[in-house]
Amino acid sequence: MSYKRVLTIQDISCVGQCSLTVALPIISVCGVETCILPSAVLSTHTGGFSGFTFRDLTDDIPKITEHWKKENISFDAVYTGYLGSIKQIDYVADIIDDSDAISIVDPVMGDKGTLYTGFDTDFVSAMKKLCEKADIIIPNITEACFMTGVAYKEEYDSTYIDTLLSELRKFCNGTIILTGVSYNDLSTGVVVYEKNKLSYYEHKKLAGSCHGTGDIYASAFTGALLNEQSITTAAKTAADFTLMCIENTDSSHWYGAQFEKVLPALAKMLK
Ligand code: PXL
Repeated sequence: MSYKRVLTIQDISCVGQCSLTVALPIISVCGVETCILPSAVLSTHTGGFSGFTFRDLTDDIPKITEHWKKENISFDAVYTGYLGSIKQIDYVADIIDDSDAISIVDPVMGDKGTLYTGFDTDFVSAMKKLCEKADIIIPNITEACFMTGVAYKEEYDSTYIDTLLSELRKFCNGTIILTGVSYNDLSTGVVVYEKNKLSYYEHKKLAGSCHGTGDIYASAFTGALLNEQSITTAAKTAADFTLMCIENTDSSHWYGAQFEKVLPALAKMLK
């Protein structure tokens, strides 16, 4: 495999095992150079901590990218996660437009039917426009519902998922990887819609859930894809790895998944 370079754009949550503190180690262990563009710096993530700090880095983005242009720095892939403002989404859209890199957008905005603290419907509309540009999008069901206007459901059948996918396809021309698709209590999985072909990778569902597993999934997917796995294989690798992370997280560790314990296993999965 040739040496690849990814740019990942998401926040630094200093404590919380999500976003860049997850993407950097996971993509790096896949043997891929991981360059970062921090969208914001928070003392912790916003899911369950109170009183967190938030420094928006939107205004730094054009200065950083101008410098990279002068240095002729380019990337094989641009992978975006949690973004801090609508203006920032516009800058990220410019980065994708100006680059030949494959673009992977995880429209991080919410989970379990609600938006994360700080996001509103204007932000959802802006994120939807970013998804229009992406080669690959990785929404969960909540994010897909907010972007399409389809009502969120906890329990559903494959007709509901088909509707969600066809609504997403109205504005997203690339590949869609819908995460957290579960038709019963024992299993969950990911639906991959690629070039008019639909596949579903189902695996066991664990009783507990962990914060930040969406970021783990998208990071592992990006690392596997840049290891020349096909989209469907990378989608499976990422699902298996995410499951392993949750399995290895102590129940008392409430704010994130203890992915560090299984990083070597991800490297092995790619060999
Ligand atoms: O894991 C998604 C995420 C990323 N970044 C921040 C968050 C969240 C989810 O709550 O708060 C800052």
